[in-house]
Amino acid sequence: MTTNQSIDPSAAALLPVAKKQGISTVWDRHKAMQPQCGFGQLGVCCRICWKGPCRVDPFGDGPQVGICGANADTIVARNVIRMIAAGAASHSEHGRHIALALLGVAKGELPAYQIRDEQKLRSVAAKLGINSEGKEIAAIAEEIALASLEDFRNQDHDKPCNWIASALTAKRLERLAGLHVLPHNIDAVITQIMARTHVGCDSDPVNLILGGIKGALADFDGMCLATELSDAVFGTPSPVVTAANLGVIKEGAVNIAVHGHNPLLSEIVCDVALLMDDEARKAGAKDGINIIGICCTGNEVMVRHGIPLATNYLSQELALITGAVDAMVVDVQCIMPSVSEIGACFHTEIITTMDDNKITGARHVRFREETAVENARQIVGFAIDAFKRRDPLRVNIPDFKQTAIVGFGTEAIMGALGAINAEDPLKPLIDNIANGNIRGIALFAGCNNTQVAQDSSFVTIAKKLAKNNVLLLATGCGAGSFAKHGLMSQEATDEYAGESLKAVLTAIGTAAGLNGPLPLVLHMGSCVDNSRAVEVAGAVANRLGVDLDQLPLVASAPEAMSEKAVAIGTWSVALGIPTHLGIMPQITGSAMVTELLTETAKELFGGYFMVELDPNQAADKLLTVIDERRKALGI
Ligand code: CUV
Repeated sequence: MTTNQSIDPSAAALLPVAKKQGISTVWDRHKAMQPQCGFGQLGVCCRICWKGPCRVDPFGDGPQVGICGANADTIVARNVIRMIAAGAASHSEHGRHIALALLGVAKGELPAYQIRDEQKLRSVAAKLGINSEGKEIAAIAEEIALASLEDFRNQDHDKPCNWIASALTAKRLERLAGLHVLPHNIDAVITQIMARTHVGCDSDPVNLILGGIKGALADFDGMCLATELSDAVFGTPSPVVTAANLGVIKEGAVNIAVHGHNPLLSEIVCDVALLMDDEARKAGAKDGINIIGICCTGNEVMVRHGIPLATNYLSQELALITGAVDAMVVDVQCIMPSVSEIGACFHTEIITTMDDNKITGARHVRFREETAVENARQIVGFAIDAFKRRDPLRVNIPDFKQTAIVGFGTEAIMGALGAINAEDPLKPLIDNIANGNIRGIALFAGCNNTQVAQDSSFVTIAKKLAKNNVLLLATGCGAGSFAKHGLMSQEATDEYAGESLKAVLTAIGTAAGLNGPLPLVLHMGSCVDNSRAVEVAGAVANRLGVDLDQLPLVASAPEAMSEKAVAIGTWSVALGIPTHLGIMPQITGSAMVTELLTETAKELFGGYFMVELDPNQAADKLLTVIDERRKALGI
């Protein structure tokens, strides 16, 4: 194990164990894959038809067009927007699943679920323009579910999706409508991307990229509804103290890792685990059942219920190598297929649950909302049985865990600010931005990637920005990084925040009853919860009478990897946010597409991509952008 693999101390502890036991991990496979295909890295390999594969010679000596005549610009644009379509499909499918569940709850068909936050449901109704006065909760829920499902169904191209129309500033909507990139129907927009990139269709790179941006905004729409409806059903996050890193695994407990993205499953597993705790104790687990989270399912249950986070994407395999995870139950997305093989090296049950997400070698429990409790009982039962087979001699739980205060959704942030000014909660935030105590705001999002030492770019950039008084928000595996490395604690604020930022975080945290500062990085939730950050930014923009592209707000995905991250980054740009990537995007084989996304986007949307692989320099560049924006605002 070298520091160019991971800066997580758990990795340093467990990779030698893996090696000794002959288990290969993501880092071994990364090494075996070198050198990686240069054409693929540049995005100039086209596999869209069977005349190919074709690739354009980046040095200009060989072919400059594919067999059909598509040049590098067309090939790169087609490839990247197909990634956006896949990302949008993933988030939106998750959103649809929640919307259908909400409809089931409204109709009284899903006894395992309730509306846990009626106030949220009413505020969602208001946002969507649904009159909830005098109506029963179930009736409101039904109307909201149908309005959400309409975003997958509307055929009127001139009518934007309900959620995006409710989520953005009027100025932003107007700008996006003017560019014809406002989505009217998530499914249709994704289908259009697939259709226009078929052989012999759209070959104009600008037109293709604009189609991709529409797809990315459909992704945003799907995220908004996934987040807000999940809050209504499972509860809106509020600050909670918990812990992160593999030390949250307990030797004396039946450890069940919930992994993936969709809370419909993990919420019920948490509920049922409480009911079956005695059974686990009877099986010899003196500490009962211990649920731990991985990836975004982990973030979902962490911000809502304080379930500890075991790890983020890149070290999901290491959780198994502790030898103490009795079951890993997964739903959808970001689950390495390798987990079934590693689980088989131990006693660990790897349990898939979704019809469209099976893994060879894993056990499958067909999860249905209608039979959720029964399914969860079966899953927890498998975990307890597995616990009995656990080999104590193979248990290696690294002694690393950090305290993390998490659960800062929009409502929680407004609540904390409201403790300072109940009448006008945004005022303390705006005043402190205006007077420079808060220099700007940075949202960290996205995955881990073997191309960077795990977590290192997140941590380096965040520390530098914090020192320079930038307020830090995080979601997804970025949030996981910060939680594992202790940056979501009050101590981190004391240690790393610049003086003025520290004073603001201390004033807000103390007023909000935290007995000290807010944590250095505010955990807003999973990847779909990036919509929460836009909500806060939109409120600030509206209050100032400006648009999102005028705020001293930046985004960073320093270790991005997934197609979902490509979609998120792209909507972030379209919403006017300068967006940093710490990984070279697979588009540089086309100077034209690269220029479009890093330069021209600025004129069209106000937001743009900034690529900087060095985290120190990335932090400097983000600070420069923040200062530019401040200057333009005259603050
Ligand atoms: Ni959705 S998309 S690796 S789990 S953030 Fe994590 Fe977050 Fe990327 Fe996946």
